[in-house]
Amino acid sequence: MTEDEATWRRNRRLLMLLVLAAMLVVSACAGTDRLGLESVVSDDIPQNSLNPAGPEARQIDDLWWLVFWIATAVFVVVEAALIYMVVRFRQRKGEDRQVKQVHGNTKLEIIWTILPAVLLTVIAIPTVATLLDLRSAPDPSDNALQIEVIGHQWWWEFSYPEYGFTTANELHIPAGRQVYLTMTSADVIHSFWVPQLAGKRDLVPGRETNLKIEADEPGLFLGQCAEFCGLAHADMRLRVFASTEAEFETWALAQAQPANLPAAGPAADGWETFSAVCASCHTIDGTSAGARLAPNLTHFASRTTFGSATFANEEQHLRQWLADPSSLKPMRPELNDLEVGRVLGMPKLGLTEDQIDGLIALLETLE
Ligand code: HEC
Ligand SMILES: [Cu+2]
Repeated sequence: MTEDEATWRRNRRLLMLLVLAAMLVVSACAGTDRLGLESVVSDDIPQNSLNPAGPEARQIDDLWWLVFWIATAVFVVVEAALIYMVVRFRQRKGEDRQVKQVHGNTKLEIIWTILPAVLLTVIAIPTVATLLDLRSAPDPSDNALQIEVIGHQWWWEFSYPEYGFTTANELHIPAGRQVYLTMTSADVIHSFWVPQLAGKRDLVPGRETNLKIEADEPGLFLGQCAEFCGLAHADMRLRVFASTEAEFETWALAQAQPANLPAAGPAADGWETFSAVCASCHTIDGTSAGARLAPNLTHFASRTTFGSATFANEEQHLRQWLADPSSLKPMRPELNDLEVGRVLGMPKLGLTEDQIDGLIALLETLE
């Protein structure tokens, strides 16, 4: 070995160690968010499709377990046979075995053609049946709640046509009732995924796709865009609140009310700023602000989170958001073009402290 080779070997070992160390550091996930506050996404609510909480998710889970057990049985039988043969027919010390070449064994070949075919059929029949069932429109007798979903870079728009209002990122549904989503995208392909309630379904620009979801019981379920859609894809989360039919009805009727703007005080100053600076993108129903390029803020204070369910809806976060949105959630507002309706994030708007105070006061009145 030359000296060069020896050095290279030593360096290579060092490089490997560094890569391993870097992997450890990179994979250490933090439990707090970018302001050092407790993360809003509670770890005790798993985004876990093996923990189904509704009939659609359960159908997928049942199918998964069927395939899992068949695959496990095949694995055990094949590995056991393999180990048995390796041990049983190994060459022993001092033994000079003449290996007999064989070609073809009709009986064996028939067995290992038919057996997998039977297994695949056992898997295929329930798989196709489940797929067709999940894709079918809800039965009219289910009295499904219709909700329209539009995916945006990087947030979710939810409209309730029966009630006539639009909201963002937090989906409220009645537990125990079928919900039928009609989905599309304003820009690129996204994918709606709430693992405990249903499978994934893409939102495709220029097309409509549908998804049935249902929760058995009231509860909070977390979701996530499941199709890479650009810079803030990982922050394109959502929350589903399932409540009793009565609670849902109360919520929906309140959401359908227009906002009541304050006549005086800091919130009224906030509205001055809002109508001048924010109304080119946002809507507050019942006011002159009616642009639909960004989340509808009519009942913003009733949401637990913002920024696509990524930050707790509390003052410290809001202050930072209004001062410099991309410092909280990385976005691409420099590419915004309001003329063609392309918005890739809320821009830094150069607001003064006073303006921010007023805007926060305004947002807090939007219950
Ligand atoms: C150029 C368009 C634009 C302007 C102007 C704008 N915003 Fe936004 N805003 C957005 C976009 C886009 C989002 C969604 C960001 C995301 O979550 O990806 C957003 C999100 C928000 C949210 C969080 C909503 C939610 O539920 O997640 C609040 C609150 C907000 N904006 C307030 C304001 C205020 C107040 C102003 C005026 C000072 C303003 N915005 C001006 C585009 C804009
Ligand atoms: Cu995405």
